[in-house]
Amino acid sequence: MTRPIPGSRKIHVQGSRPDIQVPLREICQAQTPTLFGGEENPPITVYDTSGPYTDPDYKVDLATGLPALRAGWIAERGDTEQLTGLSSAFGRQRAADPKLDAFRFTATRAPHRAKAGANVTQMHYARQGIVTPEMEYIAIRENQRIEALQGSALRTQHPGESFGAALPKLITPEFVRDEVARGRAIIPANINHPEAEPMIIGRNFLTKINANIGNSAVSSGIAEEVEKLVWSIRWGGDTVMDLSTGKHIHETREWIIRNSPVPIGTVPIYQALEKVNGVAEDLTWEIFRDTLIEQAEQGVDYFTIHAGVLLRFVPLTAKRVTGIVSRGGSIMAKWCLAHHKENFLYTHFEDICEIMKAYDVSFSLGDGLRPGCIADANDAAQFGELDTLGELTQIAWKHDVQVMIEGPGHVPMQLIKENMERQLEKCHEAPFYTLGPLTTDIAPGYDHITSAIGAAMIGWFGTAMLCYVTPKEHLGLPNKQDVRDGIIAYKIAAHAADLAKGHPGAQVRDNALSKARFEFRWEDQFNLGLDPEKAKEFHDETMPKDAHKSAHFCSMCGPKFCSMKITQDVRDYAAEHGTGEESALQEGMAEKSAEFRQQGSEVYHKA
Ligand code: IRN
Ligand code: FE2
Repeated sequence: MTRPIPGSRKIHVQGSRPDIQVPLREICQAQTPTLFGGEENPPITVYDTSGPYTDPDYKVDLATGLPALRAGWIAERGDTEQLTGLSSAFGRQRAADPKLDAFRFTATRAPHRAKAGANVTQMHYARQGIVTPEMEYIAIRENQRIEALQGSALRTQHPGESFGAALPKLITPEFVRDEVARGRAIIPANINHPEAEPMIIGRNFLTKINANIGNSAVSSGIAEEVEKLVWSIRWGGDTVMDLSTGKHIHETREWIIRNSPVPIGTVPIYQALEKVNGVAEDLTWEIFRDTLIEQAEQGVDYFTIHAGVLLRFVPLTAKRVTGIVSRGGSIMAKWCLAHHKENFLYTHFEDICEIMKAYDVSFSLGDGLRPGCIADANDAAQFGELDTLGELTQIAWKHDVQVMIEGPGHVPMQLIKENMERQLEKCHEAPFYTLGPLTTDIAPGYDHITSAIGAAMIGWFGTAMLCYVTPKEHLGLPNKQDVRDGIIAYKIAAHAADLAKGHPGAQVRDNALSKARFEFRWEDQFNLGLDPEKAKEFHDETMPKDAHKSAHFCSMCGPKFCSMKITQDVRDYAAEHGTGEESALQEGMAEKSAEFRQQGSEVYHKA
């Protein structure tokens, strides 16, 4: 569970005070071979979501949980108080059911909430002009120490196209504050999740990805759920949603939160539904409210709330090919129809805001009516709901509660841009958080790919966080390998979007990897990649020896036909013959062609 990532080490950059220690990952590089000039290559620093688990000196103790790095910052603001005994939701549950103690987390933290009348959201502080330690931490984290590469050729980058976003050259704590204040970014950071390493979701920051875990009613065991979390963040999950249902839901979540360095999201209506034995009609506002408080006290950082599924929108889904595909959306639609009443999440929205601001839980306003197939994309039900989410955003902002907006789903490429433009306009630039979208329905077994295509596009247009889809989507519960494949697919989409937007420094890693590739620094090529272990495994399949890790070719083209090798030959030829690279290319190619014809025309060589 705690292997370091190959070829790199965890570093901490200190902020303006000693308790701001921002984790980053430094990938070391070898020297350029003398043949190519022999220069030193600087270490490349990258964003690191993996928490202490990749630190070889860290002793994992799941029963104790992670250190509470934000506890001091929360306490010094002086606006929260501890809940004891029956004043907390869990305290009341334990009093009612002593059996619960058996599952009690050894180090369960006493829950806190805002003092009467206080508002403890990052948005509230931002709007008063306060730069919190969380904001400073985020600024350092987002910059990934690219300042250290000032003047280096690795910093050269194509200009991006970022569709109205105002990307700064370097992120400052004040910029973080201003984006949060105007609602264009959120910092999901419940005061009861002090273990979390602060991060930000907004279109002027690095594109983030979310991984879902715990999808099943057949509980796979609490330690296994924590292991899934640790696995997800190892590959780069920026947030994790715990979608557990079934038994021990509270305890599972407690273990996950206490051991999570990334924000945790949930869909509270799932647990509320468990409490009424799965009968949607039996749900009440009171049951839902108590569930919200219970989860807020545990430290859930954001809640998916399907408050835009209005009674009048439900009939609009009747003629769809796949109706309502959102779990939460279908629960609320059923409730609305059964009672012929307006969605209680909508009618009680201001009450929900009161809870959110007492713990700093962010809204992820659910897309309960998202299209579930290409044929249903961008229809009246979907956009009716989106417009409603825009109205709710303004209500939440009135309370200084942070909001992001969930989006589709299944959308063909030519209809993706309209989604982003409409979201920006109707939801007043609150961050967009989309599920893919899948750009075609015809590839069950490969939906991490169908959806990463859409995710890359919508990320480029301005979506702030991409919810991953695994290869098992529509087919079954993902296993470990599926989770890894899904996350890597989404890291690719997110990074491709950052490059296209021209996010400052985004291209540094591409430049470094390409240089390593050109110079046949194989280990560096693996280590600079998103999945060093897989890259090495693939290379080892045909060229396992250590000596192969400095060979000037790979088994794809063999020693004679490596284009990189040929380019280097062209350059050497040019230098030797005193010709320009262009004419050397012509001459060199003629020579190569003669050589090629002599050897027969086998293009693929088994090396
Ligand atoms: C993200 C964007 N749209 C939906 N999602 C995610 O889908 C949401 O955050 C949650 O993790 C998952 C399931 O949501 P439904 O099916 O209950 O809407
Ligand atoms: Fe789907």
